[in-house]
Amino acid sequence: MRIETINVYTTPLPVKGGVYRMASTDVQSLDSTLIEIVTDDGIIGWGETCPVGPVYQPHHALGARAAIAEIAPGLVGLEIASIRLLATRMDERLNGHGYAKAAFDIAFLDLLGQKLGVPVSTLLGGALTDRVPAYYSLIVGPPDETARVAADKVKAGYPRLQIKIAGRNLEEDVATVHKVWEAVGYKARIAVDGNRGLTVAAAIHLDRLCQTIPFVFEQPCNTMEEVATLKGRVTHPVYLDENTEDQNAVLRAISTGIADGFGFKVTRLGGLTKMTTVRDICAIRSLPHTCDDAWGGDVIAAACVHLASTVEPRRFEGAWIAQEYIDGHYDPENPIVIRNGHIAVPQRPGLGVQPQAKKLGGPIVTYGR
Ligand code: 0XW
Ligand code: MG
Repeated sequence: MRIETINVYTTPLPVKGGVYRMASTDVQSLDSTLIEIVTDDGIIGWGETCPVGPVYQPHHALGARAAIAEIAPGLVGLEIASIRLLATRMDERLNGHGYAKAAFDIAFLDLLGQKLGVPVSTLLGGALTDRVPAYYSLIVGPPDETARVAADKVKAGYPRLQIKIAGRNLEEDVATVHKVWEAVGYKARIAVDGNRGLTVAAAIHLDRLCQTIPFVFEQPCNTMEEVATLKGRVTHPVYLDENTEDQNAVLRAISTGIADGFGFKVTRLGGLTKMTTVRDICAIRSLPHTCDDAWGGDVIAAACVHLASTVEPRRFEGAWIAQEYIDGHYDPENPIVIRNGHIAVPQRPGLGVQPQAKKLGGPIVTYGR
């Protein structure tokens, strides 16, 4: 099975409801990049990468496409057999840019899974479950409204909520956390996500003012060094998200004891194959983590869910997919959907989703023939 053609597509993903609000940025529409790899035996594989705007992390849509332009011409003609060899070939053409390479890694696994007749979860080590828990992310908003949505989402079956805070006054953040806790109590596990937006001082204040509420404190401050200074000064467990920019950052956070858990993004870590390494390192230290991405449609969602199914359930913090904020699906026949706060793991070979290329318009660029 050799790569014959690589088609690159872009598609806008407008945010259902108008806006997704975080400490660092408000986004209204995301710009997703999909790659379709056509092989000489007619099997087609898909990959996707979709930064949540240019500010959330050091990734942006045009950057992904520029990186793909460097990498793709060198892949045409290569055999899809060894994922490691393909990763080496990508590294020979471009240093870094894991979030673009991730789209290829996802597509390679999709192809290999289809060729071997197994779901991607099998290639990632094997699923431990056929249904994974999702979590709901409550955007930065007024305390009462946020608490109302939180209660609704728990009723809808979500076992975990993430409350976005920061980028506004401390009083509103503290009130939001208290009101959500009053509304849902122990019915859902809670993460409070600062998205890098708090100073160390504000993080310590929020921690003290919410002392009795059992939440995990996700990425409160901008840098890993700032977060490190919270050790021993806050009582809530601290998770890292944006600071885990690559595998080495995860290793650093674990070896220095900075993080009690993680919010992992598949494309930020460089793809599903690289994610299996951090998944396994976390298992050695009993560290909980999520399997998410910053944004993206059904291809990214499928990738997250396959990986999520391979994580020990007792340490799994949930999968976040953007489906609640997106109208429609790339593959309406096999959509990735959240039901009762959980997502079924696709059982078909490969990713289990085949986007309808026609719906994406024509490719913006084609490599190969
Ligand atoms: C909730 N998410 C997974 C979606 C947005 O991209 C932000 C992110 C997070 O946890 O920071
Ligand atoms: Mg986060």
